[in-house]
Amino acid sequence: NNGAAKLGIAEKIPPVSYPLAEEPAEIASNISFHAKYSPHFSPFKFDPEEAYFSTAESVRDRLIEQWNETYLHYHKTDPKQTYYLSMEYLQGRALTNAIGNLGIGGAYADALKKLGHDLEEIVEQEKDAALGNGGLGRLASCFLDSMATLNLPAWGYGLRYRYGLFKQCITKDGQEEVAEDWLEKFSPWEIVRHDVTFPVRFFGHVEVNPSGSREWIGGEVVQALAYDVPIPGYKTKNTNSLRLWEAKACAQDFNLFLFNDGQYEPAGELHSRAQQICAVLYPGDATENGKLLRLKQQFFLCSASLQDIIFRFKERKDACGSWQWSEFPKKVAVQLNDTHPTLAIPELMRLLMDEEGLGWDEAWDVTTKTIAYTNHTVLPEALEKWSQSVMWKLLPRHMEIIDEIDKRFMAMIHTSRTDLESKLTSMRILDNSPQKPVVRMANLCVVSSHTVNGVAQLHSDILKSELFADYVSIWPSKFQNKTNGITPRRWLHFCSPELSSIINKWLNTDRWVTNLDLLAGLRKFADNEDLQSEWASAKMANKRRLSQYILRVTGVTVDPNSLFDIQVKRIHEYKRQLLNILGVIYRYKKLKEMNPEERRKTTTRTVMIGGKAFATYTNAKRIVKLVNDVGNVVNTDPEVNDYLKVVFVPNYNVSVAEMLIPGSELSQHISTAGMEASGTSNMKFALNGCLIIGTLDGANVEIREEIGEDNFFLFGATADEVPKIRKDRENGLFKPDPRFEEAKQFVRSGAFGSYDYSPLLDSLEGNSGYGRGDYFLVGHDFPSYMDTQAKVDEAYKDRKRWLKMSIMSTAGSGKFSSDRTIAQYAKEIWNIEECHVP
Ligand code: GL9
Repeated sequence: NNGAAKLGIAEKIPPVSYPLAEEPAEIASNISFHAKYSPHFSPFKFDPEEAYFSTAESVRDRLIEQWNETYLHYHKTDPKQTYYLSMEYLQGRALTNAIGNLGIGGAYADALKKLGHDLEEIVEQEKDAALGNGGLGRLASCFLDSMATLNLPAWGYGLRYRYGLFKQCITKDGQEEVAEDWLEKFSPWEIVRHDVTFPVRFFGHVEVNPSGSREWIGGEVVQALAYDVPIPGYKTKNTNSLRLWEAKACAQDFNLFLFNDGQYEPAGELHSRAQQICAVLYPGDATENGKLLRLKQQFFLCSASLQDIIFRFKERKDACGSWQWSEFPKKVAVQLNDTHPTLAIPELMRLLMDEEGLGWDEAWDVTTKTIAYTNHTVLPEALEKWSQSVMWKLLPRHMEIIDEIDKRFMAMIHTSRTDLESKLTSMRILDNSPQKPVVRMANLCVVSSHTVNGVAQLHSDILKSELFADYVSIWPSKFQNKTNGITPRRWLHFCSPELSSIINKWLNTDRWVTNLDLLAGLRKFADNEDLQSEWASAKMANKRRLSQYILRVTGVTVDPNSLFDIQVKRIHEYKRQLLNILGVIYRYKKLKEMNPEERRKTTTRTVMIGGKAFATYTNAKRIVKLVNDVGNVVNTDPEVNDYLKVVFVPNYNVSVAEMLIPGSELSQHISTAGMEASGTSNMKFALNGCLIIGTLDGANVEIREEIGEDNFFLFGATADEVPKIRKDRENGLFKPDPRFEEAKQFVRSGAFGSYDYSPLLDSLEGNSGYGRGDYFLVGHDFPSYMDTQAKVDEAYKDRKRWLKMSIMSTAGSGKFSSDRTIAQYAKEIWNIEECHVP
């Protein structure tokens, strides 16, 4: 069964008349219609929750209209199309984005008012779709938004996880993970396509047919069922798809005989095994079972997506006569979002050879011209390596193909690049070391893709000079940079309407929303007192909104007149939340030692830290606990709490970010140089006029270039200094700053409670060793961090200077639109063009 949609289905539905309402009164009646005729709750109820679902369904009607038109237009025009393969999408909420992109926000607000509701309250009812872990998943979602806005024929493919990212609860013990049920009451934004299913096989064996062709048979087969999420572009008809696969077993997989025999669990075994595949985002992979499940997920995404892509290619080609497989790369571009979908490479080879009958060379040519790979990290622990024995068991045919790719790569080196023979052991795809033979997914991607890119200039340079240096000499033009970006719709226009309308007024246009470089026009007004005072009042409105939120979720009262200093991101030692909180601890200690007169002269700060720690990452969890403990002490210390507040913002996610970022004044992007591939929240903060204190890492480098070094608080070692600093330390040459020693000692003294923080603090001590030796250079960078924080305090006292810097940050953020990033992918990697729906 691969019965996907037959060509021209849209045209087989007789025309229906369903006028889409424009006037608030009509919209209100449309919302009421859904409340009554698309019921999800008991009749006659119309609380905010019911109002949300009815409003979403009413908006969805409009999206479906444009969506169908887009599908048909792409079908008829048959342009080259991009398929973005990603294990993660962090979509967040969809309602504000949809009505904003459709340009009907005002009408919907008025309509809801007529129905006794407030749009702002209604949008809060929506649960975040959190099918991602962090920056990588959010990037995929920003990219989808830009692809639609740029009218590019481009679809996303992903998995429909039943449980996305966990909800973070803070207890007296620190972080606790709770399953978050985003589908509990169904999602109005997904449409199941009952006609789009593909079989996906696991396990089994390879059989050689009399003709010599190879066939993968046996094992277990599950069905991939498509759920489509509409992705509207901003003020355009083009509405693309995010196709999420769900795994299902068939009715015949249910063993009625066993069930009637009372053996209920064995009867439904295949069903429950199928259900496991999409049950959770990133199942823990500490166990062998967990690893196998994660690999199954990856293959499931790749196989279903490629079968669908090939089906669509053939469907469109068949409609216009004879065709050849060599045309495939002229119609299809596949982008791998990190190595997670690497199995798309052997799966495309298998489908072309075993199902379509191509020879190796032809299949290889098609595959390598189709696939491109984005690397998102240089951290060794994040570079995927799969056990060869697990791979042989789960995917025997794919392992044959990978083995052959590896052999051919070696043969190429032996014949034409003998100078690289000494490097071959590390360059090979297969790592055959006897203790643990593995497949190196990044190597497979580099060898098999036509283009490999990093996500910020510094990161791409590091890829070329370190991680992939040996390949660069073989394929110098394969490696590119595509500096990340963020969508200006969600991350300024919709999340800060106040600032947005001030920008409209001063630029005398709202075209910056789709042409972010126009923000540079604000530079010439950066000193203007009128702009500055409007700017300050918009910021203040956002800070007040944020203060109310903080009070609601933490019970802590914060002063909107204080400097709002925020660090939000996944908790990781390389991101150095520990540097931040040790700085806060030192600040607190000094405040306590001051007399009231001296305290009054300091800059009052509210330090907010938020982010989730991976469930099994013990040191990250200790950091969460420490921030909470410090907050509990500082915020209840009457001597100090007028001058410093410390808040751990619980359950950081996309919609919390939409609240925090517009209300922030200083944000911290303080990773050890060379370790953060790009960062994307740095771009969001800068765009919202928030100043950055940061290291020369990832996209910080380019942000600083764009907004000007006077407007960026820089500190810390640079990436090329890091190796020597580590070496020196190993040689016992590190002399800690007394402030650093004092801060650590204060924690050890028990000032923040009795919890044993020594494992965390010990990681900062010693010269080397596992979990010791301060690998992330917190101690090295501490003094320059503290000195720079002192400069921040001074700058904040000069209101005019601060506002100017804030305006300059926004004005310099044009480059970081994901529209720019995606336009570059389209032109320089995918070779696709816009396909505007008239
Ligand atoms: C990441 C990098 O660490 C970030 O620096 C980068 O901005 C994003 C997007 O390119 O990708 N790579 C990665 O594995 N994550 C990133 O954020 N991690 C998560 O998404 C959890």
